[in-house]
Amino acid sequence: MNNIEVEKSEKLIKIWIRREIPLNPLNMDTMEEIYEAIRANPEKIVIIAGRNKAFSAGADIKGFLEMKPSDAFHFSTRGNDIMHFIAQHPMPVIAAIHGYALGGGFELALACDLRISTKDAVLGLPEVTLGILPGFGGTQRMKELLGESIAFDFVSRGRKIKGEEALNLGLVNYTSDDPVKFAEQIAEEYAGLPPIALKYIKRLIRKRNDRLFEEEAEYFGKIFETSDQKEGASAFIEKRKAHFTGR
Ligand code: CO8
Repeated sequence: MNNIEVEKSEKLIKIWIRREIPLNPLNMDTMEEIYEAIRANPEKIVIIAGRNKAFSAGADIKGFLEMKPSDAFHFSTRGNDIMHFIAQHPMPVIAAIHGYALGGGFELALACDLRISTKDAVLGLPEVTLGILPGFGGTQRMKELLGESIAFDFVSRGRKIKGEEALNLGLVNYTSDDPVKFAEQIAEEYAGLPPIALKYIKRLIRKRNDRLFEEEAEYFGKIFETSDQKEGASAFIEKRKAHFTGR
């Protein structure tokens, strides 16, 4: 486990995203490590948090310039599978967010059952400003959480919002100065509840129709055929405004 740290107790595992790169961007190895940590602990409540300055600022944009459309499709498909796996983990999964939860980082939080963030955390799906789209189920989960109209406004403009606004929208469940501590308190409450009833409740509330998630991965592959995608990643790396041409 090079990209995460795992702390275990009797009923809980805490997964800390801890990349060497600032703001904990997600690459496939990190995603696979998160998957493996949860897979190995099917009976445990899970908390996911980020070390240092952020939960996660999203997929590693610096890897995007070399990414072929087929790689993007596979990254998105596998990422989506991992997000579903998290959403379907039998016991509750809680995201404890500080700093930034953007793009794939926010999609990871959206796949969790509960989100707790600091008031000043910055959350959002800014993919469109990079010439791409959310690729880990963000379009679908935002639609489910917010309804079409608010989700469209949010995702189509790549809006970034603070934890406080996210709480008002229902995107996070609670704000706290110490999201990990708050998450631990909720985990302790779950630990005292009947696990069988909890598992059924989770399954009934979280079950879904998956076809549009597959379509999201298809579009995510196709978008990497465009010049706008290359322009979006180049502009981010060169720290300049992107100029999109629609090609
Ligand atoms: N990837 C790689 N490096 C990043 C990322 C990222 N997502 N975010 C920040 N960094 C790096 C910066 O490049 C910078 O590195 P360096 O110091 O070497 O220049 C360092 O972190 C600090 O960043 P900033 O200097 O930009 O710090 P600021 O405080 O000015 O800004 C922000 C912080 C607002 C978080 C800003 O860094 C930012 O906008 N980051 C990008 C956020 C973003 O757009 N995320 C979405 C990425 S796309 C995505 O997640 C798609 C998900 C689906 C994937 C599907 C499969 C491919």
